[in-house]
Amino acid sequence: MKVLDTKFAKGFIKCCDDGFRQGWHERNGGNLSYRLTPEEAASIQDDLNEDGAWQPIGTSVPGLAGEYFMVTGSGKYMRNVILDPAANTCVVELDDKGENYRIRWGLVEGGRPTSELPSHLMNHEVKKRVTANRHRVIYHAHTTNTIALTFVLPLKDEIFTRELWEMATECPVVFPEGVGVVDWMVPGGRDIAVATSKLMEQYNVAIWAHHGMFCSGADFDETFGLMHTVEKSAEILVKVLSMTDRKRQTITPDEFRALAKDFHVTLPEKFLFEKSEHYYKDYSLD
Ligand code: 2HA
Ligand code: ZN
Repeated sequence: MKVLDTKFAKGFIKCCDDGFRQGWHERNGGNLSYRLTPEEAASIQDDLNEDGAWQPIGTSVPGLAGEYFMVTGSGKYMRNVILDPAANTCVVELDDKGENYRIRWGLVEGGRPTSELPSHLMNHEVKKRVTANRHRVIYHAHTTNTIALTFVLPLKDEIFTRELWEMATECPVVFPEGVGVVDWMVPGGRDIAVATSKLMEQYNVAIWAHHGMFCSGADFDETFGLMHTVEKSAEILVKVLSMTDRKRQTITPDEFRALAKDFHVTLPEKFLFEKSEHYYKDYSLD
């Protein structure tokens, strides 16, 4: 089977295009990866080549040894994925130690997998383990409103989660485990990959201060939908903060508890703190 005839490649291309249309992928911003099932990897063997040399990943992901991934290319534009997927994306295979990769398909005009390959693979390794093999998509985008909030809110998981939950009733149902926040770090390397994958043990969303967001999910719809929901909520919060520094009314901790009961989700109590009268001045949690 041809890579481009598969359901996963079609979903991958649609996700890149949907993200571009949202305005999240200026220039070469953002990247996407998908972990193939063994059946999907077997089905495309006739379309793969053996030309690519093994290259170091830059980190070690033994939990993903031998697996195949479809990923966007470094420096390639999300806008161009739908126009020429074979030039802008690739399928890579990992070696039996999870330390090297080689390109088996795509990037026909040259290039390398995304500069964020270490973050993508370390996130996949964590998510494969903690979701019992369910999650397969890791998506990074430069989501405008979420980035704007990282200049205004303290970079704390509790505060980002609570503020985003309050902005739309669906939020605690869509991301009941909350969101994690990574302080500003140099992108592309192992350190930011380690910090992000630590958060992925607990959350499906990691916000990178002054940069963007990483989301994890079982398929493209779930992962894109999660990114879209968080960013929509961030947009509402930006509008609210632009109008006032104090909300007249909002969803209260007890109302979140009632929602959790009816919608059968568990909301960690650490996000349902009582806000002191100083909260909106300095966002202190006491
Ligand atoms: O692909 O988004 O974080 C460019 C980036 C790096
Ligand atoms: Zn980025």
